Amino acid sequence: MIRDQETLDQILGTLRKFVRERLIPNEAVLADTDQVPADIVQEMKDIGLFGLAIPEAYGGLGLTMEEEVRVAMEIGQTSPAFRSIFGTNNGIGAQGILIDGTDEQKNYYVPRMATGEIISAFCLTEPDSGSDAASLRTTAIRDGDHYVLNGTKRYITNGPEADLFTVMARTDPSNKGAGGITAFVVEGNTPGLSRGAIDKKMGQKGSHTCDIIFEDCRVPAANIIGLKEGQGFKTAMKVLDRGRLHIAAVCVGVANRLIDESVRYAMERKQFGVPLSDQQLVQAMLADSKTETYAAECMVLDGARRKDAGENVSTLASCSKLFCSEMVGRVADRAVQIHGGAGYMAEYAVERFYRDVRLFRIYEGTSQIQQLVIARNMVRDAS
Ligand code: COS
Repeated sequence: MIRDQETLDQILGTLRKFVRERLIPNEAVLADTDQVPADIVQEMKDIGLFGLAIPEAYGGLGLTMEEEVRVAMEIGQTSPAFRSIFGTNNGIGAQGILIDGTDEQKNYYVPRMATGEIISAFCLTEPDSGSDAASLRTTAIRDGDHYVLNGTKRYITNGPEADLFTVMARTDPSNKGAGGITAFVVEGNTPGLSRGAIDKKMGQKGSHTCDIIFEDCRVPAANIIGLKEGQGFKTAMKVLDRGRLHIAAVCVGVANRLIDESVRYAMERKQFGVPLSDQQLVQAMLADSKTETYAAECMVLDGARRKDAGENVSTLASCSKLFCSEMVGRVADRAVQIHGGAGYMAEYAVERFYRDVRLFRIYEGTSQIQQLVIARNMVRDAS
């Protein structure tokens, strides 16, 4: 749903300019320094990027899902690590509180996420619990009006920077499944919370992950999201449903950028006396990338519109994440192929994107988990 086309066009225009004039020229700096430059973070705050998906009542722009995916497609046209720094505040870092939190929790935390004053993160994955999220082992044992958390969370995006964590922990050790899990809001400076070393990753330089370690970390009972024990797994799944549509849209944006890079290179580079773009085997690769990207775009927009209309889009969000993340992998592969030897060289953007996009098929649920969710929902709906 688009509430006001004119306002949305203004937002998209501002973003397009920001991406073209500020982010793309800084992609190499981002990759080389492994850091989003501080002045760019400040500009992101100034144009409201930290609060895109946060309701206006809490100081954000309150974008609908359709508006948000359109924005994500613009942001996707540059290195994904730029999005990462404000992505968690709009997505997995804030949505648990927004979807299931109490008014008090929302009022206390969310406005500061909307401005970027605090950075948030989402702690689900553990050393022994990835795709099988319900098997997580971090415990939260009640002690008076507090819970004592013990355990380690792994590969936490924005973990090194985050001031606030949504943490899924087992409050009922006798229940080894999803029902024993509770979601907490944990402030980054709580005694007993520490951060591991920054992980060395294949790509997405500038976006940081690390372990978040809880050792007798005392968290007030008032910090249970929604004040209800045993609801944490469902909260996490609802957060991921939303996140999967967003990531799918980012994949569409990256694919469009890779197509631009490929077309430009194919028109400039001559072999056998003519530009690559005149050669039919290269044209086939360009055409396949365009076709798949267009299909992906239509899919994400449809899923987003249905979400705005109030439909349960768990299946469609997984379909979109699965298709779009696999699609951008193929588009990146063709982009490198079209560039030939140059595509393997770090000075060409496609080399970096080829590594960056690999993560999309893994995080917020692997392709195999999306397949599993889709098929399970199909069987459930049919029975
Ligand atoms: N929305 C609301 N509730 C949901 C839900 C959703 N999208 N998906 C599941 N639930 C509920 C189920 O209805 C069930 O509730 P009841 O016990 O009341 O019936 C409960 O949650 C448990 O669900 P289920 O039995 O399906 O859980 P499983 O352990 O079988 O696992 C998968 C489900 C595999 C889908 C889940 O573990 C998953 O998504 N794993 C991937 C995790 C992930 O994406 N990690 C990425 C890192 S975080 S960035």
